[in-house]
Formats: sequence, C-alpha cells, structure tokens
Amino acid sequence: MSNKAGWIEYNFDGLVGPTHNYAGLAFGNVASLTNAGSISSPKQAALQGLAKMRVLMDLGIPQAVLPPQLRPNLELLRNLGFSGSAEKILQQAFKLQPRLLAACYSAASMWAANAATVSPSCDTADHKLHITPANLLYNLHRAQESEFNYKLFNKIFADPKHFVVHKPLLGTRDLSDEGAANHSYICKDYGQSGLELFVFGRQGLDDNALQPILFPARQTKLASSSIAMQHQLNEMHTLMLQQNPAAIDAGVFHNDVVFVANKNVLFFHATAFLQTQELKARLDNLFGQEYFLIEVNSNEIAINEAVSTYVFNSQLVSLPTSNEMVLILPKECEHSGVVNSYLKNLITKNTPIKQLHFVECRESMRNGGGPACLRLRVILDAAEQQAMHQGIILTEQLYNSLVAWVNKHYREILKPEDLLDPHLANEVQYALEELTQLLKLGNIYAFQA
Ligand code: SUG
Repeated sequence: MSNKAGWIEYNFDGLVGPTHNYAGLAFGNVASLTNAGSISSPKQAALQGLAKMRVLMDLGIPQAVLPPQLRPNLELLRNLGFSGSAEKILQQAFKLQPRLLAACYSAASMWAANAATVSPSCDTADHKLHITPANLLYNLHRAQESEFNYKLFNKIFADPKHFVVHKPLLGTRDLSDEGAANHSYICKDYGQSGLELFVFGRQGLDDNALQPILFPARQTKLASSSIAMQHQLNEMHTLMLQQNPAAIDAGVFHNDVVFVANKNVLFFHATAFLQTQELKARLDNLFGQEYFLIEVNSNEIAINEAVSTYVFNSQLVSLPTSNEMVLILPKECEHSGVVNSYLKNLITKNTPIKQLHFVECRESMRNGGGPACLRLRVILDAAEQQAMHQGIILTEQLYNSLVAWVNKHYREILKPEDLLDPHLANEVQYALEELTQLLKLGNIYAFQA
C-alpha cells in the first residue's frame, strides 16, 4: 500500500475547436456517416462542451481543459508533398480529394477519451502515473492527433518525479490504439490498486479471431498488451476482453459506447463483450462481493437504442461529499421513452447511482461523440495534482474567459464549402494564440515556434 493521499478523479475535456464540421470521415461510426455533409455550428459545439464541464465543476468534481489542435493541419499537407501558400495548398488538397481537405480541418481532438490511455500511480510498479497517447492510426483525420497529444501531455505532466509520458505506439495496423475509450480503471476507491480493463476488437498480427463483418475493429490486443507492459501493470490486476463483433457491427466503434465504470460500479450493455463471465470471475476474485454490476440486456434497451441515445457513453462520476454517483447523460436519453424510464428506475435501485444529469451535446453527438467521449479521466493524488500544469484547471474565472473567447472567435455555422475559405485558417490561428495565453501553456502550436 502506498503512502499517497488525497486521491481524486479529474476529467480533462477536449475543448471543441473552431473548425468542428461534419465530414463523414469515421467509417463504422453511425452518427458520423449519417450526418456527413451537414452544416455544423462550431460556436454551439464549443459552448455545449463548456456547459458540460461547468456541470461537473458545479458538482464539485475537478475539471480541466485540453486545448484544440491547430487546424487546418498544413504541416500534414506539406508532408504529403503539397507546396506553396496556405491558400494554394488547401485548394490543391481539395482538388486531389475533398475528404483530404476535411481531414486536415478535423476538430476530432475534442474527443479526449481517445487522446491517451492513463494508468494511475497506484496501479504501476514505479508508483508514477503513466500516459500513452493513442496513435489513432485507423483514420487519417485522427492519426494526426497523436504527435500534438504527446507534446501536450509532456507539457501538462512535465515532472518526471510523478509522471511518465510514453511515445504513441508505432503506427501500424497491428498496433492500432484508440486510448481510454477502450480502457477502464475499476477499484474499490481511487488510489487503491484495482483492475485495469482493456478491451480490443481484434488481435493484431494473427487476425483469425472472430471479427466484425460490416465495420472495422479499431483496437488491437497487441496494442493494449504493449500499453499494459509499458505502464508496468501487475498482470493479476489486468484483464483483456474482446469486444463483441456484433456490437461493432451495430455501431460500437469504441467500447465506451456500451460500457462505463466508476470505482466498483460497472454499467454496460449485455452485448458488449465476448467473455462477460471472465469479467465477473475476475471481479469476484479481486473485490469479493463488493462491486455493482449493472448489465442491461437487449430486452431492456436494444443495442440500436443504446447506440442512438449513447446511454452508456455517459460520465459516471462520484460526488465529493457522499458515496453517491451521478450519471451525466446526453439529452437524447431523456427524449427516448425506453431509456428514460430505464434510468428513472435505475436510480431507485440498490446501487450508488442516485442522480441523473442530462446535458446538451448535440453538436458532438452528431459526429458520434457523447459526454464520455469528450473527456479523459485522470486519477491523481494530492502531490500529482500540484505537480501538473495548473493553467488548464477549470475555475469560474477560466470558464467565463473561455465562453467569452468562444463567442469572440467562433463561427456560428460552418458549411462544407467554408473549408475553402482562405480567412478560416487565419481566424483559427488568431483564436489559438489567445487561448494559449488563457491556459498559460506557452508556445505549443506550430505557428508559434
Ligand atoms: O473517432 N468521430 C469520432 C468520435 C469519437 C468518439 N469517441 C469515443 N467513443 N470515445 C470517431 O469516430 C467523426 C468526424 C467526422 O466525420 O467529421 C469522428 O471522427
């Protein structure tokens, strides 16, 4: 047992960037495909994200902000061989392949659950917090995120006495990694060594295991196992489970679309895993009877309803002053009769989940990102909280400054053809320059070098 103290969970939310748009780039993600080409509202998206962060802050749950990445990513296009002025490069990219232009404008880094896998220091052999930024290599528009994330996490978690930031895994399909969307830390209480659950869709290298037919399995077991090793996790406290291929084919491109856990409470759809019995056996072994398994079967909520409402992509969070937990859910759950009545009943049951908060995150939902996608959970002790960069911690004052910043810089709407507007790139740079000052991050973007 370590002598560390003052453990809490921080939620790091990705601040939605000024180029949030619907380009249909994420094959296997039903919402992204359905809304391809529609008009987005970057301003509303960012304000909705900030309002969600505020709900947590007001509940007394620590909240931090991750800045958006620089888009358009001209560096990416230059690496591909495009040359000339920014305007020319963007036009050439569009001419070659319109989706390439959309990819280099993608604001997908907002979904911070995919930014990295994080193991708290109570679970690691060297008692340091370990972070591996995800390579996200399955999709070009997401793969470009990993380099910046590596840099950013090094800046936020800079103190080597407390933190280890690993490089993203090598970018090859056998090591495809999508971060914390496929990873959970289950424990009796924060700071206690628990179970690190990794969920994969395919093996990597030997691909003869059961696989989805329609949609891709993004995470490999090889990637998850490598992360578990480099995070120095205890094998007895680590479990690898395979996602049910049928769930992937129903639109569960990340496991967090059908699974969420907090401390010793697990809330998930019965179709999530191929080996649910193995999960139960390991929980029995590690926690005895002291855990809550809320497994929802298809008669209660059909898998398609779970995917369209994102009921399991909720944030399950602990209240600071009691043992109760709160579910932060997308508004879509309130509007679904089936899901809403399931939830109303759930909070009367003998589990710690006692409150529901429905939040508006429609702009993100239309690209397949619910409340849980928008945040990266980081469990920290008191010394680690002090050691991380403080400028990104959400306070009343920072919240107000960020709302004013969004209102000043973000467009109300963005149409697909607006990505060719030469003014957009300048607007973004101007906004991000100001943001680095608000978050006291120093120079982090390419144009600031
Ligand atoms: O990778 N959507 C993201 C959504 C990520 C959700 N994250 C979690 N489940 N944790 C994705 O599929 C859509 C972008 C577009 O089509 O423009 C997109 O990338």
